[in-house]
Amino acid sequence: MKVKKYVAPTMPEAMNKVRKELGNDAVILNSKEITKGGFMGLFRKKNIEVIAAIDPQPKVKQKEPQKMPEKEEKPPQSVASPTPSPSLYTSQEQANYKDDDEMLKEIRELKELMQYQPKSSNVSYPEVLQPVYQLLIEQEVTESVANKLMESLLEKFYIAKGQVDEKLAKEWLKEVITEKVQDISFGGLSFEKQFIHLVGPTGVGKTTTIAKLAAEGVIKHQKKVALITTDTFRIAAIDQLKTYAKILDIPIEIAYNLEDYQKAKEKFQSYDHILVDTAGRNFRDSQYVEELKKIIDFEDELETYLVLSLTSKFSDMDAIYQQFSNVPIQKLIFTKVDETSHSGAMLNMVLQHKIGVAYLTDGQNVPDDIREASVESMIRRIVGEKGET
Ligand SMILES: Nc1nc2c(ncn2[C@@H]2O[C@H](COP(=O)(O)OP(=O)(O)OP(=O)(O)O)[C@@H](O)[C@H]2O)c(=O)[nH]1
Ligand SMILES: [Mg+2]
Repeated sequence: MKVKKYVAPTMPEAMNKVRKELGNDAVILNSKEITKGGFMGLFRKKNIEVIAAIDPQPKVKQKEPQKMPEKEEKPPQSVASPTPSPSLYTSQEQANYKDDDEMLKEIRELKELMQYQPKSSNVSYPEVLQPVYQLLIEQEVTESVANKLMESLLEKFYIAKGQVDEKLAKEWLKEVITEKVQDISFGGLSFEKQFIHLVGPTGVGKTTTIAKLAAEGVIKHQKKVALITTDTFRIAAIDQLKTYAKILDIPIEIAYNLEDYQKAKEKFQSYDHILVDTAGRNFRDSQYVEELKKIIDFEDELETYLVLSLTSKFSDMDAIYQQFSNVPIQKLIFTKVDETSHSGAMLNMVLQHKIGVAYLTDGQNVPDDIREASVESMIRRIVGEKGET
C-alpha cells in the first residue's frame, strides 16, 4: 500500500496530482482544508490536503500463487512490494492507518463515495456531482466556466463527507453562482443618466427594446422621455421607431450625423431621459466614438447597454463584446430569451466579463415582453425549470 499526501490550492488540482502520480486506481483516504503561512493570522493561504493511496499489486494477482498448494509460501502481498513507497506520512499519521482491515474498510467506503466516471474533459467529478456538471454543459456553459463552478462544488462535497444527493448538489450550484456574481450589479435602468444608448449587432431587438424601455419610463416612472435614432441606414428602421414614438406620444429626432445629434441634444435638454437607437456599425468605428465623445460626456451623461440575443452562440457574443470595447458598457440586455432554453451563454458573459444583466426580453410585444434581470432569474433559467425567466 502506497500512501501519499498531496497539497494543492484547490481540490481539482489536488486530484490531478493524485491521478498523475498514482493513476486512476488511487483511492482518497482523507481530504481536508488546511491553512498555511501567514503573519499574525493575516495573509494565510487556504489549501486542500488530500491523502491518497494505491495498492501496487491488484488483489486478483495476489491470489494466483494459491493455485500451487505444494509450496507454503508467504502471502505474495509482502513479497510483491519491492519498493517501499516514499510516504509523506509522519509516523504518527501512519499509526492512524496501521490496522489494514480498518483502512480497507475506509477505502471501500470512500471508493463508493467517489465513483469517478470517464468524461470528455480531463476532469472527472464524483457521481453525485456529475449531473450538475452535465446540466451546465447542456446549458452551454463553457467547460472552463463549468469547471470553475465545479471546483467550488467539490469543496462543499468534501466538507459534507458524502451526505449529498443531487438536489443538494443543485442547491450548492445556486449558492456557488450567487457567490461568484455577488459583486456584479444586476437590474434595470437606474434612470439617473439623461442619455441611454442601446448598442449591439443587427437584428437582435434594439429598436423593439428601446420602445419597451421608453414605455417603462413614461408609464411606470412618469418620466419625460424623448427618442433619437442614429440608425439611418435603413428607412424602415426610422419608420419603426417613429411608429413607437407616435404610440407613446413622445418626440423623436433623426440624427443622420453628429451635428444632428448635437442639435437633438439641445432640443431635448429639458427631458429626463433620451433613449438613443443606434446602428451597430457606428460603434465599431473608433473615429465615430471619438467624435461622439466631444458631444456627450460618456461618464456623466450617458449609460450604454449592449443588447445581445440569447439565441446567439457565446463565442459570437464574446466577439461582439470585444468589438464594443471602445465604449463603457453598463450592463447587458438579453433579448429573445423566449426562443431558447439554453442560458449558459449569459452566465459565461457575466462571469467572464464581470458584467451584469439589466433586462431579459421574452417576446415581440411592446411594452409587455420585458423583465428586469436578477441573479435569481438567471440562475432559474440555468438550474431551474427550462424556459423560465
Ligand atoms: N421572439 C422575440 N423576438 C424579438 C424580441 N425582441 C425583438 N424581437 C424581434 O426581432 C426582430 C428584430 O427586432 P429589432 O428591434 O428591429 O432589432 P434591431 O436590433 O433594432 O435590428 P436592426 O435595427 O436591423 O439592427 C423583430 O422582428 C422583433 O419583433 C424578443 O424578445 N423575442
Ligand atoms: Mg433597429
